[in-house]
Amino acid sequence: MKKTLLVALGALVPAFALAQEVTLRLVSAFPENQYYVKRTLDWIEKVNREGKGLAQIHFIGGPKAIPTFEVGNAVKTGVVDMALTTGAYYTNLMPEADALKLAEVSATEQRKNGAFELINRIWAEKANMAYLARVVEFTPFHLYLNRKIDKPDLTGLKIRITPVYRDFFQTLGAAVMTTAPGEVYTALERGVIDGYGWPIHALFDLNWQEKTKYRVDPGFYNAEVSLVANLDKWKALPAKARDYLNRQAIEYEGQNDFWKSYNQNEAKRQAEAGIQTITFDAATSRAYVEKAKEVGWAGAIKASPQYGPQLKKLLAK
Ligand code: 173
Repeated sequence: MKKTLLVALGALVPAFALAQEVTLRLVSAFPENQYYVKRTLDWIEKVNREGKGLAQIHFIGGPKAIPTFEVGNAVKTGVVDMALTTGAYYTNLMPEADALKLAEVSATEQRKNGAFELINRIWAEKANMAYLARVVEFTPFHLYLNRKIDKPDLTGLKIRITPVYRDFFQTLGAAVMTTAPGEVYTALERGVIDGYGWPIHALFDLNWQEKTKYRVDPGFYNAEVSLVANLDKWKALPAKARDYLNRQAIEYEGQNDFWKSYNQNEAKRQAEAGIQTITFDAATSRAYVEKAKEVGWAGAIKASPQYGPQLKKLLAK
């Protein structure tokens, strides 16, 4: 009897000693071979090294673990605790998610002007999420094509999209098809699509340069990739662990200037890989970018008459 009690106590002691250390499970909506994931894994390593006894993050995997467009719901329902994803991948939960691509003020500025707070209010209400940090910005999206155009008219072209590009490309006359990043290479190879929307970077991560002839310049919008967490899990964390993870997430976000030089280099690599640029005259280019913005905000406000205008006030210039 006594011995059993001692054994039971012995088993409990280490559990007590470690009771403060929490582990969160994180999934990526982007394929594992994307640089976004490598960068995040480096960050996780640092979080885990410095957070011994306090907080740890366990990386579960990419879209093979949870499909790209289901990651948002997995966070909302607590199937996973955290995700690396973008708003366009969880518009099924809340149309507002896609508005972050329209930001013209930096993440740092968003923390100062109330946008970050507003985003968190909406994300909590609509998707049971805490919006922790934006880890990609200063990155335009582009239209990539395998057929040449001489003006912004996509009539007769089939273009791969996500919600990011839908309204804009449709306005330009395109027929559109939504796919996760993981399906683009095959779609290009089979000639199912004539082009796709994608940031200025990360073509090479997925080998799309092999199947891409042209990039249309200029780019438009501001690619957003963020860390989000299940709100119940986040709130239930010991305050020390939550503060620690918050600090680490802010530090990750603080490195976003990195993308500026990275993107320049990616454009250079594309040219070296033989991807030609399609450009328009100055007035047409200006109208193209303006159109993207106009159509983007019109869509955001239509989808969310309540929050669209508030987001515009704080995110647009
Ligand atoms: O094109 C996409 O899959 C997309 O919407 C996106 C958004 C942010 C970063 C990279 C891609």
